[in-house]
Amino acid sequence: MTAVLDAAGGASAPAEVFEAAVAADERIEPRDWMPDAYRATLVRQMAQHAHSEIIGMQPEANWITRAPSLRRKAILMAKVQDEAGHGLYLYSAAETLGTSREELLDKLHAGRQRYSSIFNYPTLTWADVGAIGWLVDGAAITNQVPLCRCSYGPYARAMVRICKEESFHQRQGYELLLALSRGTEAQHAMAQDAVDRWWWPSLMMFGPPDSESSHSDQSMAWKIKRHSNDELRQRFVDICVPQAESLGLTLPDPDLRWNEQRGHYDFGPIDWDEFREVLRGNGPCNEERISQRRRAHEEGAWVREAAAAYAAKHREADA
Ligand code: FAQ
Repeated sequence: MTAVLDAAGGASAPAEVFEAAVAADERIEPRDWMPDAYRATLVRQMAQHAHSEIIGMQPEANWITRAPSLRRKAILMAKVQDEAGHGLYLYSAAETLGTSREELLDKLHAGRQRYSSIFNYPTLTWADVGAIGWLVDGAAITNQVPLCRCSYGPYARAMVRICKEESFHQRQGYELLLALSRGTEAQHAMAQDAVDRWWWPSLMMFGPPDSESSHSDQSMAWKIKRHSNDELRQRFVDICVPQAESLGLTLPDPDLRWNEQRGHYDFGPIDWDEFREVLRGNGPCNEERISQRRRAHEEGAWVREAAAAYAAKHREADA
């Protein structure tokens, strides 16, 4: 962000410099002045995003030992490792706002910060790995490509790399579903069943409807978000319909049809009661996901201690 001079050639108040930088589409960097609410909004969104990446490892990791071939296993392991990496980029980016990773993880474990609703659904069959790649990663990309232009520099830069990797994830899911769809009758039915179960929760990933989205207006004014929840949801539906046709699968929505006037697909009503229940902690896997996360954190304590001891030893040696 560059300094702004007022008419008399003096430096402007920090708030004005910030507003001018946002208006000019410049990036806000960690050392720049920013409103407390801007910082808090970023911490909330980036923490929720980071938590989603690491909790999101669980549903797919469930299938690593049961992947049907070495090739599929290698792909799935690489994907799940990528999600861990995304969590790390995002926790690091959040640290530039003055929070620590420990603090954010403590809040997640105490239920004081959220992670995406989508990861509270179970992965019942191998086809779910394909449906997650195609739909969940597809929704993630639709939501996250605009975040590469987020006004906060470290978040925007982290998203560039994340989106490249998500693109590979989406393609592997599509390719997996295509193989099943073109396979035996039972394999086709398994792929269809997975898509039937993941479609509606994927649409909920974009957040509540615009009329109920508490943060959107301010986040869009600050150019953290570039599009509203409903705009991105519509973009995702429009992308998925032709892809489903190419896959030879159907989307479980009888109201889905092209609207010539709007130039978009119309779709049926989303069950927002279900979304609210999942956010309240009552989804099919909320309990399992968070207790597994807490357990993993406790079991990893010795790794963190060893890393800290190793770093301290090297600091002493370098002093
Ligand atoms: N789940 O006012 P808005 C991935 C909450 S990463 C849970 O509209 P906002 C990769 C929201 O926090 C997926 N909570 O909020 C992967 C707020 O709560 P509060 C995660 C939700 O922030 C793939 C309240 O509702 N992606 O999938 C959800 O302006 C495969 C009101 O909502 C990101 O986090 C939800 N779906 O817009 C990994 C992307 N939606 O504070 C592994 C970055 C809303 O009032 C495997 N985040 N809430 O208590 C965003 O773009 C935004 O935060 C939105 C929500 C669009 C998610």
